[in-house]
Amino acid sequence: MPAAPDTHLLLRAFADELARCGMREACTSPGSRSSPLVLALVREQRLRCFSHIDERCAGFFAVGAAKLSGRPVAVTCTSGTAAANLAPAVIEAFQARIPLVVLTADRPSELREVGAGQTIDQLELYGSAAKWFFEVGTHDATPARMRWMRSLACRSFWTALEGRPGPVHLNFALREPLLAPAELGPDPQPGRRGGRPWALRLAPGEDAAAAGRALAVVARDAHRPVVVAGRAEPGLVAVAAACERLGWPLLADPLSGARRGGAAIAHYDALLRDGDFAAQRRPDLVVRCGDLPTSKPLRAWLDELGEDVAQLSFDPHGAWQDPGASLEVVLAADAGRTLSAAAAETPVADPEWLAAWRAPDDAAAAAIASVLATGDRLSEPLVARALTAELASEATLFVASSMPIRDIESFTAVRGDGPRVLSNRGANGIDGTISSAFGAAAVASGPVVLLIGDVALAHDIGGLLAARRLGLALVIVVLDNDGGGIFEFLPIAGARDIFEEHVATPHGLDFSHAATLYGCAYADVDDVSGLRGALADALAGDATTIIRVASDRGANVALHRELQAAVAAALGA
Ligand SMILES: Cc1ncc(C[n+]2csc(CCOP(=O)(O)OP(=O)(O)O)c2C)c(N)n1
Ligand SMILES: [Mg+2]
Repeated sequence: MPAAPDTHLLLRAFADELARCGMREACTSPGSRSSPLVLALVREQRLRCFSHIDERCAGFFAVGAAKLSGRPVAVTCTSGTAAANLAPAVIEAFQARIPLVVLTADRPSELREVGAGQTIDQLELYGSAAKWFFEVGTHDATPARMRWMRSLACRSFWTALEGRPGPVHLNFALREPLLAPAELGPDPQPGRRGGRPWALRLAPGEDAAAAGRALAVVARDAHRPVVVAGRAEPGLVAVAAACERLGWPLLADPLSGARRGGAAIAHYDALLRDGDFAAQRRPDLVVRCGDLPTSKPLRAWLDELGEDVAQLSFDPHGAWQDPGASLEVVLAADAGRTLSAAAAETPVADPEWLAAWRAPDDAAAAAIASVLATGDRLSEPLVARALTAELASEATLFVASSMPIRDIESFTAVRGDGPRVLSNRGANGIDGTISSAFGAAAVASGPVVLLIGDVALAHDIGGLLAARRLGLALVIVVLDNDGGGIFEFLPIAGARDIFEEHVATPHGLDFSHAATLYGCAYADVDDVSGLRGALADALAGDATTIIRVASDRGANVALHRELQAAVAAALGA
């Protein structure tokens, strides 16, 4: 449980960031639960704090101040009906498009719905009148949480201000004791140098030149820039071309559509698992486009670079994909257009820097190919690699969550004319995959191939009905390891008493019967030539086809380890 000083350290950082972003006014009202919020705001020298007895007055006062200045104003109150008294001002601010940052104090979860005093349901209290609601929770003041809190303050400020301005609502669970110690002590994570906000959001909108200038400010002194490209629809093909011109290594998830061209680095997942490689390739600028890729080593590497490495993200939709709270600049602009504009003016990076990625990536590709080439038998990584290598550029490869999407990320080679790769990665569910792939097939101009695991196939088996009822054709390649193979990689695999029945969930289904039931063609294949033949037949016909590749979960883990060892050996060589 966080001690009281932790809450105050976190709130001090929160107020510090509001001021760094440009906030100058705040309104308070009296109460006990909200006293940590009041303390933090009042002790922040750059904020003028206006005290009000009635929360309704505080809220409307804030509306007036923000209306005139155009700057977000904070307003805080204690828990219970106090928060409800802010509702009229929040509604007015929403309707009139006035930026407010509403900070309500609340009881922590153990004191909710148990008869504790002055406690009501404050979650989404203002309904659709709040542009954004966030339940803050209680936290220890670790450096990571301090960064997160700083980033959260910036996000609330920029969200209130951006696009259609309006009120944002943050609900703070605060535990007793609520009084701050006389001396709070040093900050576990001070703010950025020069008084800059932790995260600065710039919204040049459609103005690629303005976005390019913002990028140039960050990129000016960069000698070792990298670009990270993740899922984006439509794809980030233009980013690949710009990186090639700039000589900037491009760590591109196939879902970005940018794993192409001379700058694309395909095997970053395997490369960054190698501690020496990761340390030696420390960049001095990271440019992020699209969603964050799935790769855990890549995410960890980005999180651990520290604040000396500027990280900029193109985020036109306000998605704030930043679990490590490491972004320093968030650009509401199109990545492809901005980088293309910047590529025309920015000097090319030292070719040694791209070579320091290119050569190991090629070595990793060769090491993986040599492991997978032993024997003709199919494996899960080999199927992923074969599909992305062989499908034509007009094809769409829809990829299910779990190991299929990870294997596509890990083992797809760089290819200039690869298929479009799609996946439901908004919530990473294994549900509805067949239906979404049929949806893509309904509007695609070329063939659609779905790569899916057996559990995901069983989950959406009813989706197969679209083949018959809607007359649609899909080629389904199912990797059948009779259960959730992904869980074999996790510590839970050691809990043998529950693992098989409750986690791996083998089902023993024979999918040929599903093919019969739903009127699909069916093929069982176990080698590369069999897969090629079945794919060619399926693509030539107009029926939905299920192509099953049997796999073994244990052997799959062993193969992934062998592949990683081969890459590590290639790097050491
Ligand atoms: C709707 C939903 N339920 C549960 C999960 C948790 N989950 C993640 S992966 C997975 C197993 C998927 O198994 P399978 O499709 O056979 O792929 P494999 O792990 O074998 O590659 C489950 C149940 C999820 N992501 N989505
Ligand atoms: Mg499976």
